[in-house]
Amino acid sequence: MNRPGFQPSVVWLTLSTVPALPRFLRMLVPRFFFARLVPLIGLCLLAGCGGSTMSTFEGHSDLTKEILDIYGVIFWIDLALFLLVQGILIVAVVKFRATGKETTLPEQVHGNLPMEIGWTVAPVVLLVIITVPTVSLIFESQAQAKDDALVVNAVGKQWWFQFGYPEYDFETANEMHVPLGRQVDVRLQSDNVIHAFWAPQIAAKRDMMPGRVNHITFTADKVGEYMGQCAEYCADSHALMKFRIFVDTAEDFDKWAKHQASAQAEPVAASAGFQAFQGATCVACHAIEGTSSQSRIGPDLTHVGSRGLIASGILENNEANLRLWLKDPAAIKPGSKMPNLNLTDEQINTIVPFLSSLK
Ligand code: HEC
Ligand SMILES: [Cu+2]
Repeated sequence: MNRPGFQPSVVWLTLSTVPALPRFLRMLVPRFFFARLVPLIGLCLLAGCGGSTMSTFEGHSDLTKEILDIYGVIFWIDLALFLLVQGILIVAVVKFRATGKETTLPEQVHGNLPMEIGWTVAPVVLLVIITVPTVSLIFESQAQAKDDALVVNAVGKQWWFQFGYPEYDFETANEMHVPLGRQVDVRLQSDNVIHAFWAPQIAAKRDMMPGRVNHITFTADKVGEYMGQCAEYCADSHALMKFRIFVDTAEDFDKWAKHQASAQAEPVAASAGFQAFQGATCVACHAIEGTSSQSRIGPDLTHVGSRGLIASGILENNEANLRLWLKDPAAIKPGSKMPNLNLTDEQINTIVPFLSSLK
């Protein structure tokens, strides 16, 4: 009866290990579980705590603080409920457990109207307590901004963020500055797929939809640098689509904005660097105010040298990284919409210092 591939000896061999199995598992489980798995899970959990400006447990604007307040209310309600339910369960288990001496079934109860009404009404009341402040904060976060609010047009691109400041008439990329204590009205848009603007400590999170302007309004209350990240999957380099919000004092902000709004001086347009930039077709996608380069497919490069990071917050802005970026953008950002232009070393050597000089 032996079919090919079917060997009784294999079955025997397998079965013979069964008695040893519990011992084997006892050996394996504690070692793997306590030596590897528990610390690993612990590390993963801890990785979500503190330190980073992506932590949602710290708010530095009116909006994010109010979200935390609601979170607090929900947390304490949930904790009280958890303790109540677990408490009743433990009491029931201890008090009504079988002793082994019973001869009949305990009294069987079917239905209890007051209890059924109770556990239907109580959750409804709790949900109302949670829903009312949540929904009102959602509306508040996109309410009509004050007249003196700073408007920022934030556009989600693949895979970077464009920030326009109509009040000062300029555009920049990936680094959004806002003044301390003044309301900001971020107008969220997209001209491609859906992205989400997420800076947990300052601006919370909202989608950037094609064909629609979403608002998020907040007033930041602590000077600092805060991380942000696209939070809606938008293809290849979604995970590399980061940005930063800088909260500046009113004077620092004004200084920054006026500088960003200034064009580059005339000698820039005549420089060898700009000639090489033009010759390498960079002008087809980038703008440098003060020169003939006026396209806005890629980030505005007028003051690219003043940014701390490039490629939407994933590379420090220095000559070595600019070199890497120009050599092959897609090697750094998969799917990058900036093509590999097969630049010669000579072109790169001329263009890189030129870009760094655009402070
Ligand atoms: C076909 C359009 C296109 C061309 C041509 C192009 N770029 Fe880009 N460039 C982009 C896009 C799109 C990005 C944004 C990429 C990203 O972050 O995902 C970009 C990003 C950059 C950045 C990073 C800016 C920042 O602040 O993050 C630099 C610097 C840059 N390009 C320089 C150049 C230079 C120099 C050339 C010419 C050699 C060039 N680009 C040609 C589209 C283009
Ligand atoms: Cu995304």
